[in-house]
Amino acid sequence: MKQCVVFLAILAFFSSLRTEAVIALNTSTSNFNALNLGGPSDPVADNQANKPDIELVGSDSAELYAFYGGFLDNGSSSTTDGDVFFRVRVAGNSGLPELGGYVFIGLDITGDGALDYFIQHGGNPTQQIAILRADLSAANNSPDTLSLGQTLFTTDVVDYGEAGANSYFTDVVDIDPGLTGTDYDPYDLDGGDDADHFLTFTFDFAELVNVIRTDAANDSLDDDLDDSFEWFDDSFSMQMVLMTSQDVNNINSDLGGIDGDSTDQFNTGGGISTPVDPGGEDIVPEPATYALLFGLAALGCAACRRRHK
Ligand SMILES: [Ca+2]
Ligand SMILES: [Ca+2]
Ligand SMILES: [Ca+2]
Ligand SMILES: [Ca+2]
Repeated sequence: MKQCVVFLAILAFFSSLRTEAVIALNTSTSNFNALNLGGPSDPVADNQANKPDIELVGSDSAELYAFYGGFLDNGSSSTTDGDVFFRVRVAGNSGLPELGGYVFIGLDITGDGALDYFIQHGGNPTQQIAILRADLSAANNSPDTLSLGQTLFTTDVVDYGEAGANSYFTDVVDIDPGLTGTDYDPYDLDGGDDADHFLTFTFDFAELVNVIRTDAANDSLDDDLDDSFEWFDDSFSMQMVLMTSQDVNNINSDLGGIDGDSTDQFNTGGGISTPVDPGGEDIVPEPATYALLFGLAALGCAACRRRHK
C-alpha cells in the first residue's frame, strides 16, 4: 500500500510541476517561456519595412527565439491578479532609445484560430500599452485579415529605470550577458553588426480579466465568447500571435513564426502558438511527459496488485 501512496505522490508532484520564477523587466530570458509559433521564430530580413527594430529575429539552432512570455503571480492565491510579461527579440534599433514601431500580440481565447484581442505596444508621440478588441467585421485568422477594433484599455509606457516602469528596450547583451560566440554572434542573429534588442513589457493581468469578463457579460465579442468567459482567469488557455508594424494601420510588417508573407490561415500556415496560459507556458504537459507519467502509474499499480495478491 505504501508503494501506491508513493507512486500517487510522485504523479501528483509531476502533474503540478510548473516553473514559477520571479520575473521582472530585466530578468534573464531563461526564466521566460519561449512560445512555439508553429514555424521558425523568426527568420531574418523578412519584415516589409526593412527596419531593424521591427524585424523579429531568432535562431532555432541556438535556441534563441523572437517571442517569450512570463507571469508574476505576486504569490497570492487570487486567479485574477498578477503581471503579464512579454519579451520580443528584434534585429536592432532604428537610432531611437525606444522601439520605434509597434508590437502586437494577438490573442485567440476561443480556440478557433481567429484572434479575439490584441495587446499593443507603441504609439506616437506617447507610447502606450493597450488592449484592443479584434475588429468583428474582419476574419482575423490569417496575416492578410488582421484588423484592430475598439481600444478598451491603455496605459502610458514608463521606461525602465523610472518609478513604475512597465517597458524596457535594450541590447540583448544587457539582459543575457555571458553568451559565447565569435564576433557579435549570437547577439546579432541577423548579421547587421548591431546588437539585437529585447523589448520587454508588462501590464496588470487584472486589466485583461476586466476587458474579457465585461465583453462576455455584454455579449460584445461574438457568439463564441460564451458565458464561461465571465469567469475568465489565469487558468484559461489561449493561443498567441506576434506581429510588428511601422504604424497602427498596417499590422503585417513581420509575423513571428512565418517567413515573409503568407495568406494562409494561422491554424494551417503557422504563426500561432500552441495553447498556453497567460504567461506563455504550455498549459498541458507534453505528450511524452504524459506517457512517462502513465507508465510510472501503471508500473506502480501493477506492483501494488502483485504485493496484495
Ligand atoms: Ca523576421
Ligand atoms: Ca542585429
Ligand atoms: Ca477566437
Ligand atoms: Ca516573420
